[in-house]
Amino acid sequence: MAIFETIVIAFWAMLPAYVPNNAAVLAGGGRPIDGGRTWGDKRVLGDGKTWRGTAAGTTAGLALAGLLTLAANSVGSAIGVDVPEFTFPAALGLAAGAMLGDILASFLKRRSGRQRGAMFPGLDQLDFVVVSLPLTALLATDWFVDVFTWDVIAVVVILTPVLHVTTNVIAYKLGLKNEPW
Ligand code: CTP
Ligand code: K
Ligand code: MG
Repeated sequence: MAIFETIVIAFWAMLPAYVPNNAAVLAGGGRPIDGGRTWGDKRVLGDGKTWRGTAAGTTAGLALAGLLTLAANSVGSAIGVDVPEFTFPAALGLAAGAMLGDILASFLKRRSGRQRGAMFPGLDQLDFVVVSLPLTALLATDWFVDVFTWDVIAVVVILTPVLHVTTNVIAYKLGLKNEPW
């Protein structure tokens, strides 16, 4: 596969996993998932992981997967790249997996003594990849094997931190996010 094609497919296939975190930032608030509970002297997840943010993020990812599926044929022929359609299990694995990865990362941050909003380089940028890809492979194995070839996975691992840093700096400058990570 040509490198341009690989990058386009990696970006396209990951969009339903990229959007949930940003949607959660916009929609977040209300009751925290851990209900304020602590484990030892630390919160389990913290106030930054809310039911509303998680539901909105997952919904946004699913909705985007639906839109991309509708657009796949026309976008594909316009740019000459065979971009994939999403099955429901694939969309769910990507969107819910991204939210779950972010939640697990917060769990690890609290366990390691980091306050809400603290930076955890590496984990902050790749948490959602680490969970969304295996979950998608589990829920939509045939689709996953088809779309996420090794070269696509390699591009995802390189592209994701770059996009993550960029969008978070923009969200921070726009005043949507408290920290630029
Ligand atoms: N958010 C949410 N629910 C989620 C994820 C995010 O409501 N499942 C919202 C919260 O308002 C959160 C903001 O999006 O503060 C930014 O997300 P993130 O950076 O992941 O959370 P932090 O507040 O930095 O908390 P943590 O240290 O636990 O990552
Ligand atoms: K995060
Ligand atoms: Mg944060």
